[in-house]
Amino acid sequence: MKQHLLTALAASLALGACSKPEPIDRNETGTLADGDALFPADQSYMDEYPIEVGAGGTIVAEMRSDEFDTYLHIVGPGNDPHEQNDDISSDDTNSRVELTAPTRGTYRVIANALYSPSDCQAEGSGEPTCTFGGNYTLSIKVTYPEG
Ligand SMILES: [Ca+2]
Repeated sequence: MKQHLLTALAASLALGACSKPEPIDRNETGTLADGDALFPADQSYMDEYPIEVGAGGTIVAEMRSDEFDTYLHIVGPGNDPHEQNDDISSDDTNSRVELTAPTRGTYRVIANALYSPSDCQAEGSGEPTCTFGGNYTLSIKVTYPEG
């Protein structure tokens, strides 16, 4: 009896490993502001959006803001792979990243700012010298090859 249960469990685990997650099409709005988590490398504000992605799934994320210079990351399980983008083009400071997932797992889309509060610290008591947060929109799409 115990053996049968283990066999059934193994079969359901194998099935789970083969089935791929559903495509994703999300549109988020958010704000980078005081109290947010800080990106470890430069202490800039960040918001994380975890998504479940199957092997071969293509993630396309785009972050836009009229209020600050955006920076966008897609990070895989165990921080590998890691794709990032500052500016879509030389005259567009919004961000776009595309990544095809090599393995199934939880990927994190990280909405981030180019500048940290300390980057923008004025000398003395003046206004900040750059903008390190504000409102943004984020689209996240995951698609799979046909078949
Ligand atoms: Ca940028």
